[in-house]
Order: sequence, then structure tokens, then C-alpha cells
Amino acid sequence: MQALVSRLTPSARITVLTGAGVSAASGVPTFRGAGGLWKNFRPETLATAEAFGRDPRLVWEWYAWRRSLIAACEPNEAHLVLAGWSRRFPHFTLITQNVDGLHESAFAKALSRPAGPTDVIRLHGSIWEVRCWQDCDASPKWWRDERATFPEMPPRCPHCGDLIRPGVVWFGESLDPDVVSQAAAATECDVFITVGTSAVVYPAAGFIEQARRNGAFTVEINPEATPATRSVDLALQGGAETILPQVDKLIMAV
Ligand code: BV8
Repeated sequence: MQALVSRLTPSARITVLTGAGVSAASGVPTFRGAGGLWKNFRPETLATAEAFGRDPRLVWEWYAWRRSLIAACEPNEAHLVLAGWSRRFPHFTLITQNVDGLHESAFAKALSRPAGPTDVIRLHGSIWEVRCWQDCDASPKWWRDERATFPEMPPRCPHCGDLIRPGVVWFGESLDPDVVSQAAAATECDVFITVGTSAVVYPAAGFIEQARRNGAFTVEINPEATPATRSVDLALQGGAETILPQVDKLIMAV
């Protein structure tokens, strides 16, 4: 752990990539962990445009279930430490695959200010945003919708009456190119830490290798081994909610 702490200096360019594991301690089920399955559906089969086209009600029931679950969750120590690092380290970038919004909530809690547009690079969108399924002209590209329940299932576009869809990136859909280039630029760094991801979903998992090729000191924080474990410089085996506060304490002690 000292090998990491000694590199987390104020001048260092530090990039952190997170996955579902960083929210596990908050009670949000991961995708591949126990409890990740819903009604015996594999997430990859529900999180697709095809699945939505086939049965929008079923897909919305899944997202409504996840929203109701996430709404009851609070950011944990891992989220709070990372929010704190965005103030401590001038060259800090936080990239997440998570759509739960807990990183953003941690900014409000740790820094008593809302997360700004560049504080969290969201690769896969947000479960608290929606879009018109037809992308009708009257509707904005996406808008926030934090309703606990929808008056009707599946919910409708207030502009054209057709369906709305979750504001997330589904499997088989391309990520926003601006977001991808922001994340790729952040792999030009001194320290790249991957936290709580199984490193199997692309292009997100590719940023770890990209950072390594760019000469960054790469670190993985995960209780289990992943395809990235053998290529990172340092693998810290354990929960993010335990290891990140430990690292933070050691930084403060320096
Ligand atoms: C695309 C939003 C262009 C929706 C998500 C290259 C190779 C192979 C396949 C592909 C490839 N390129 C593209 C693909 C296809 C596909 C893909 O990667 N498939 C995988 C399954 C093989 N990628 C795409 O489709 C992407 N689009 O590439 O477009 C294109 C299009 C067509 C064809 C080619 C190219 C879009 C991907 C985004 C999909 N949307 N989410 C929603 O949330 O509903 S992905 C979703 O799943 C999450 O956002 C996240 O990214 C992923 C889940 O992964 P993790 O977050 O890592 O979670 P997981 O449960 O797997 O692991 C948790 C980890 O935490 C575990 O390791 C566990 O040990 C650890 N852990 C547990 N507790 C803790 C902990 N760690 C720390 N602390 C703890 N306490």
C-alpha cells in the first residue's frame, strides 16, 4: 500500500475508474456478484435496446426495481474518500461505469457542494435520467426523472406520448464519444486506480491497459482477482470501503 501512498502527491495526475463493487457496501447489488441477478435474468439480456423493443414493461420493471433500491442507499466511505480526493489533488479524474449516482451524492456529502459536470465522467449514463424512445424533436436529449414510481408502466414521453427509456448506455450501444475521449485523455496519468470492477465490459476495461501502456502506475482494489489483476503494478485485495479510507489516512499522515 505504501507503493501507492508514496505516489499520491499533490502534483501527481491521478485517475480512478470505478465499477459496481464501489457501491456494494452501500447495498447496491453488483452485476456479477450474488444478488446481481433479477428474476433469473442476466443483466446483459435486459440492458439492451432489443430487450426494450421486445418488452419495454419488463425492462422498465427492472430499472424501477433498481431505482427503488438505489434510492434507499447512501454513498459509503469509498465514495466519500474519492470525492475528497477531487479537492485534495488538483489533477484528479474520476471515471465510473456506475449509473447509481452515488459518486455524485458523495460530493454533496463530503464537499457540501453538488458534483459539477466534470467531477464524475459517467461512461454508461445515469439511472436517474430518461430519454424519449423516439428521440422526438420536442424532447431534450435526456432529462432527470427521480420519480420513485411511474404513474403508468411503461412510462411515457411527456412531449410525444411514446415511450421513454432509461438514460443509460445499453450493451450493443456506443458510448458518448466526448465521454470516451475524456476518459481516454485521463489515462495519460501518473497513477491509475481501478476500483470494484470485474474488468470485462468494454470499452471501460480497456482504459486500464491504456493507462499501463501510457506508463501510469496501475493499481487494482478488489476482493477478488479479475482479468486485470495480473497486469497491474499493485493489486490490493479487499473492499473499497476499507482500503480507500486506509490509503487516505496514510496520505494524511505523510
Ligand atoms: C459498445 C449501463 C460499440 C446499463 C452497462 C470487446 C471485447 C468484448 C466485448 C465487447 C468489446 N467491445 C464491445 C463489446 C460488447 C460489450 C461488452 O463489453 N460485453 C461484455 C459483457 C463482454 N460492450 C458494449 O456493448 C458497449 N458498447 O462497445 O458499443 C459496439 C457496439 C456493438 C458491438 C461492438 C462495439 C456498452 C457497454 C455498456 C453497457 N452498459 N451499464 C445498466 O446499468 O443497466 S455495463 C454494466 O455492466 C455496468 O455499467 C458495468 O460496466 C458492467 C458491470 O461491471 P462492473 O461494474 O465491473 O460490475 P461486476 O458486477 O461485473 O463486478 C463487480 C466487481 O466488484 C467484482 O470484480 C467484485 O469482485 C468487486 N467487488 C465486490 N464487492 C466489492 C468489490 N470491489 C471493491 N469493493 C467491494 N466491496
